[in-house]
Amino acid sequence: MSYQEAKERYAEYGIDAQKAIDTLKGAPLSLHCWQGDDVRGFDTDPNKPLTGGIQTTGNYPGRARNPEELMADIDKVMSLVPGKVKLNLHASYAIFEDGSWADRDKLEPKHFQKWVDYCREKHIGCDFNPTYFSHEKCDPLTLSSANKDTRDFWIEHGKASIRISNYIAEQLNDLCVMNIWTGDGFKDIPGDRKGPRERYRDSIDAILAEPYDFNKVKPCVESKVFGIGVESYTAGSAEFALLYAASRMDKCIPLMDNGHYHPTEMVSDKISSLLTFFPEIALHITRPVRWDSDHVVIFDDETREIAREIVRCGGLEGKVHMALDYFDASINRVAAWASGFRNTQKALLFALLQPMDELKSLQDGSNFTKLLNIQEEMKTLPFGDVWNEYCRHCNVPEDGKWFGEVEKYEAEVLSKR
Ligand code: RNT
Ligand code: ZN
Repeated sequence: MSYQEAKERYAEYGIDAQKAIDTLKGAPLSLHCWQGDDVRGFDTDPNKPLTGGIQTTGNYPGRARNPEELMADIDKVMSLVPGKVKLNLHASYAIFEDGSWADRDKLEPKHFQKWVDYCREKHIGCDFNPTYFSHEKCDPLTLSSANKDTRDFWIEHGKASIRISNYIAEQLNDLCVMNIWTGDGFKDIPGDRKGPRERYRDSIDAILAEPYDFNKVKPCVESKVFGIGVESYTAGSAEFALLYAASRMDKCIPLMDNGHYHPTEMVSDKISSLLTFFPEIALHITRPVRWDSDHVVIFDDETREIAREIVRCGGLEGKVHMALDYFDASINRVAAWASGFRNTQKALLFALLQPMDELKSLQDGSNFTKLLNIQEEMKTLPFGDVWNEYCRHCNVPEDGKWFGEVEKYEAEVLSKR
């Protein structure tokens, strides 16, 4: 079926396919730099272990080993994905020129100048994350440590990150979402649960005391239920992060990562609850398989439901800051990146092609029979034709035509690393 015919089929349900395409192409989705090098970064020994309770598995060849390789890989990904890309950087990706290494508490905007230049050249925005893991100053706790020196070091890192985020936002004239996540927690039953949480609260307060323009820099607090080695307790639990953000609404927003809840809890159902109280929220979109495994995002039921809620709640008009967060080292990393981005875009386009007003009025009118059936019929409309039109519209390969590009890149570039 051609796009024209597909468009007519959607129009029968009162859906404007062209409008869906136009809306989606303006909504930023943050592309996580850490998929390219298995979350290793450039500021410490890349062969040291990844800490903080997260893990990449696999040793597929071709990992990016330096900023040039990472930028080249991101270029490749951007040539393969439709929509509005934003870059998502971690502090550990600082670029030190002429041996000017600085520890995390001493990072400065200049250490991210090359990234700013890169984003400016590509006409994209940039988000930022302080890095509270894979560093000798994790004792193993960071912002919630009982040791004041440890806490102070990491508070300084947070403040430095605010200054860097401010700089990025100003330089690129775009909003910078700055996400605070720590892997602070315990493997076994804690002897004190409240102490670390009070210290974590006070540390974030100290970080957010650093001046910034809340219209340009959006600090977030990301919660997590558990991690590897921190199975029994995390300081930044769901309640902690939510209540922190709720009690400091003029300074930060909550971030939900859909890998960070008990396996039957669905983030798709939480979005509307949060947006009933918060004007804005942030999301990390990932695919948890039985745990926070960070598999590549696919076009599955939960990703589609998350996308439907983003669309319904006005998320594409700035209320939901969307970022990807997964890392798979067992398959071609560029393909993993492009695939997860495309699949998230697909879910968003699919959501934009739903008769939302009608679904709502069917529910409000208690016509649950028709509500069920219309939602089922949406699944077999010619979505693929609209998707391919969207790809063509964004000048990127449609389905069936992008993967060959990755194979070529692997043969010509990745396999030679
Ligand atoms: C870890 C969190 C966190 C990280 C990134 C690298 O479980 O999801 O967001 O994945 O900051
Ligand atoms: Zn996350």
